[in-house]
Amino acid sequence: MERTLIIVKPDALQRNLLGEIIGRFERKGLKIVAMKMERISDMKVAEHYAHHVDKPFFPELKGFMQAAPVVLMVLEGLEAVEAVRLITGETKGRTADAGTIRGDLAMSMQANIVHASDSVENGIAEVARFFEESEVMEYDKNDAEWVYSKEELA
Ligand code: 3AN
Repeated sequence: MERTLIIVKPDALQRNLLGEIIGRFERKGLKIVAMKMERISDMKVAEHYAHHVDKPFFPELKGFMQAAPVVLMVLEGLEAVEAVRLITGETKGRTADAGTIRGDLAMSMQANIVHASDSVENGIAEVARFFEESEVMEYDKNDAEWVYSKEELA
């Protein structure tokens, strides 16, 4: 099964949306295999946003990501990266599709509630950046046979 990294950003924590967000992922059928709260270090912000580090908006983005703790989660599921991106919606909250987390809960490009890995490769790299292997739980979740078909689980 595929894994994807979620960062519930400082705006979501400040706006009391943590339960709402976790609930949406749970209701979709995704399996939470790791979760913790952290203040993101300078090094991890720069690594995570390496594709933006030279952009003029990076200092503000960095300040925003470090303004409060974040909640880090690893979600597991069949094609979990794509499934989560669809639930998350496009980057800019005010134009994201209704029904998505950003479309329903955000107005901003920066304060857009969650980060979700955008490819399988990045999912693997991002999980490894924020979690030790021992922090990622392996366990049987007994709703799997109702979330997936037998063929999908094989
Ligand atoms: P996503 O989080 O949907 O993968 P990214 O990685 O392109 O989107 O953007 C991450 C963050 O970088 C955004 N939430 C925003 O804070 C900032 N950002 C990206 N593009 C811009 C931009 N054109 N202007 C200002 N901020 C931006």
